[in-house]
Amino acid sequence: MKTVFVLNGPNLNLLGTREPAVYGAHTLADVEALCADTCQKLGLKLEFRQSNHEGTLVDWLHEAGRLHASGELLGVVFNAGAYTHTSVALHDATKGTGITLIELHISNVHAREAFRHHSYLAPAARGVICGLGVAGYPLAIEALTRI
Ligand code: CA2
Repeated sequence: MKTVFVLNGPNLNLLGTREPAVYGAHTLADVEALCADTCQKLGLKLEFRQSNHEGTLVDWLHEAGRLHASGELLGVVFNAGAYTHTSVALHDATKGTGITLIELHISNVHAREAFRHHSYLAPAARGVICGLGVAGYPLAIEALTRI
């Protein structure tokens, strides 16, 4: 059974508590349940995590990279939050590990402020899903099984 990492970056622990017009009413626990259900149906093992710390996210990408090297990883779904728009370190970690990574955003970042239009992660990602709300998470997991 292959493993899927679903990683969430800064402030995503606040999901469902504020800004429902942008991010919807679902909590991160709801998103985890959605991912768990999808992985169970697809016969995948889920590692679902959230951190507000860039270095921790880098460490988790390295961990995913080790599983990739041993053939145990299907891929990574990564909502890097605001680090998407700032982090060369997350770009380098993704490139350096050779993992298959889907960049995910709940909101349509291209319909928002200009500073959200650039992603350091996207050039290292296999694909990008944004603007579909939390429904993007199960879609991204399913996409990993198809590519
Ligand atoms: O749309 C997304 O998923 C984002 O990755 C969310 C990030 C944002 O910086 C990106 O540009 C787009 C922010 C996550 C913060 O989430 C909150 C949720 C509820 C209340 C406050 C923040």
